Amino acid sequence: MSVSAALVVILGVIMFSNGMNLSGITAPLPSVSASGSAANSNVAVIQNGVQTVTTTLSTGSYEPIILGKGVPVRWIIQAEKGNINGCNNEIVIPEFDKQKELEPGDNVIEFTPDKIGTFTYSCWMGMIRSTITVVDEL
Ligand SMILES: [Cu+2]
Repeated sequence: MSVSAALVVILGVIMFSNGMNLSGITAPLPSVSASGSAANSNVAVIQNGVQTVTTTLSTGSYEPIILGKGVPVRWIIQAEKGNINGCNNEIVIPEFDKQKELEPGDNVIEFTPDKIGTFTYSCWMGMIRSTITVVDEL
């Protein structure tokens, strides 16, 4: 009972916040500062109930991303054919039970982060590592 009540409150806050954003007013809500935590991190943008983040595949590294909890993610990894190799060609995200083979073009990974924290994702062999940080609210 208390869990569902908390969920309703969280959803309410998210919707309220989205509505405020759409109307151009900055929501005066306290939140974990996502933008200031890492200059080279990619912070998801919430629109119509979906948070989208776009990263670019490099030959030897993955980009860290920052997401908000409880909002469906649409993570687009843009991969150029020449940047895909036998090491980085498959991404594994154990925490959210996701695995994605990368192909040239836009690769879309979808899941909903249900917990706050910093989680490691890696290539299929565990060599290239980066992080997914999930904050309470973006
Ligand atoms: Cu690898």
